[in-house]
Amino acid sequence: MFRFLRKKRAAEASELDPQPEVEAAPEAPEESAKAGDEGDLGEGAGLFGRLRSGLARSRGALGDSLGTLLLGKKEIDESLLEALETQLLMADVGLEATEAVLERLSARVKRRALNDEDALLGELAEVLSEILGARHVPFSFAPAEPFVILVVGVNGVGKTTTIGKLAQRFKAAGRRPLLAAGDTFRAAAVEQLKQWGARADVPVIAQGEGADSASVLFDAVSAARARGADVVLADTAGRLHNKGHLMEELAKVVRILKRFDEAAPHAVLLVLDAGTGQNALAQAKTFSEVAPLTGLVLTKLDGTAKGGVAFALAKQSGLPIQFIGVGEQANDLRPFEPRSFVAALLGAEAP
Ligand SMILES: Nc1nc2c(ncn2[C@@H]2O[C@H](COP(=O)(O)OP(=O)(O)OP(=O)(O)O)[C@@H](O)[C@H]2O)c(=O)[nH]1
Ligand SMILES: [Mg+2]
Repeated sequence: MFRFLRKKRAAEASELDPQPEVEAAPEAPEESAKAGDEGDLGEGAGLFGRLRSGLARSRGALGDSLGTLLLGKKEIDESLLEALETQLLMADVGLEATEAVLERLSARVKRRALNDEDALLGELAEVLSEILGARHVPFSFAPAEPFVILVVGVNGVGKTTTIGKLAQRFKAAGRRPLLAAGDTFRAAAVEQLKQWGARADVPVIAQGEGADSASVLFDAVSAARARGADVVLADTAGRLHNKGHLMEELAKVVRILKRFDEAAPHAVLLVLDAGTGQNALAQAKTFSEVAPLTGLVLTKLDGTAKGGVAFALAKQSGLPIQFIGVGEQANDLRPFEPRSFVAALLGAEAP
């Protein structure tokens, strides 16, 4: 049953039962502590709790309000559709994805006889998962020596942090990552990457501030080959002067990488801060004009109520969301799974 409905029912029952079984409102931190201690970057049951707590604010803005709208409903009428539309738009789902949700939900509900609100919420969960899953492609490695991942995005979105977390994740999975400090624009950037390198116990290739980013990547790929590293995670600057400059710089980086391997970069991940809401869509559009993007990373979901933007991105960007960030620890960067995301957002059980 949906957590939201269970809470409501428990609250309703509280007058009869002096100790109702209400789930703790601030989401269970004990699960997350355990998952972190084990250094287990796989997908365990405790990690769903972590996802759920990471999405608490977005659940407040979207999941719970949808639940309230559907409370006591078995079917959908015009006024419910209008209320749903308003709610979805307010939660950063965006116009296209909102329309798709309403159309599909109406179509599904017409075909079935539903018994209660839980069934209706279940249908909504299906529709939301379909929208996130339609073009979903999980991140995967292809054979390459080394597999080069270029990480791009505007400043402050979480590129360097994402690289650090991915390095730990990949290392735990038995790979041999190497980090490339391609953000040469900012003095502290190299130091920050070195700290992540030390934490993950992986080598970091860097040159001085103001060095040529393409030259750092050239060094990094050479070093990876020499040392048998099989993944290069390349940081890039988010703070270039303008789009033209950014385009030139990324084009040069890509050109250099292709000297080693025509297929490189094998992945280009655009990092987006979920807190920027609809602006994330504009960033996806701009960056897809300057770099051959292969996937999205949606960070800082834990700090925002705008998690609904995942639906807008899935529907409109043409790129798959491959990782999401729901906190500061390595475990908090997770492969994106549409069904788990929707379940956590709606307060349902793990799928
Ligand atoms: N709560 C939370 N914080 C995050 C997440 N991802 C990144 N951050 C924080 O966001 C801040 C910026 O992260 P960085 O990794 O430095 O961002 P960046 O894109 O490399 O920034 P520049 O190098 O300035 O372009 C840091 O304080 C991170 O700890 C996340 O998923 N959740
Ligand atoms: Mg950075």
